[in-house]
Amino acid sequence: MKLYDNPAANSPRKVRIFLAEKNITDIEIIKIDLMQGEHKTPEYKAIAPNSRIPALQLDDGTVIMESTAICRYLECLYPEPNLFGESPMEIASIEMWQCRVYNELMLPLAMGFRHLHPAMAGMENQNAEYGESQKQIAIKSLKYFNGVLTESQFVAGDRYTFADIQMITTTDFFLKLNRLELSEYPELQRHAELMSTRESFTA
Ligand SMILES: N[C@@H](CCC(=O)N[C@@H](CS)C(=O)NCC(=O)O)C(=O)O
Repeated sequence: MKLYDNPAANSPRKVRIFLAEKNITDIEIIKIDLMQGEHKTPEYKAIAPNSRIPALQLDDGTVIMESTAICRYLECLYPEPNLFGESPMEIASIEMWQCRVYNELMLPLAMGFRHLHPAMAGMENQNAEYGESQKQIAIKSLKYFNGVLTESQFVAGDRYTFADIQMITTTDFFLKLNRLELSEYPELQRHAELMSTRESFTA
């Protein structure tokens, strides 16, 4: 299998953390240079029509796009340690939390970054008003998820799961890029510190 990746990009980092947690080492990593527009070439679009990374290409040529879908596929091939849940309720809970973190926190932060940050001017048709409104939604979500993490050590219950990967890749990457301070959200900061103790953090 081949993983189309870039070490500086956030969505592929979810897959890299997932690979490290599962100790999967037999996937070839192919670097796509986003700044050089390699993801927009006809060659890459023929592999991944969404022009995004990550993409996982199987040995028969089939391609899986979307970081969560890639991780779900790998969970089936490498079931241990379990990161998407065992019982019906745990599977639902992890899905609910990873989805909520993605939709309610990661997406508004990503939109704030893409529409407000000068570094994204070349990649996005920027609209500062939209970016600012998304940033304000993200701030509300940061307060909300900070409250959620007062109740439990991890995002989805009492053990490390994919929902934690969704959260740490969001807080670690997007807060500074939106000129927001993690220290203003003490439970999110505690969660980030806990995540940083895992070997997979540097993946
Ligand atoms: N929902 C997708 C998002 C993928 C994504 O947006 N990847 C970024 C890098 S982190 C990308 O390829 N951006 C290229 C672009 O926006 O043109 C996933 O989770 O895989």
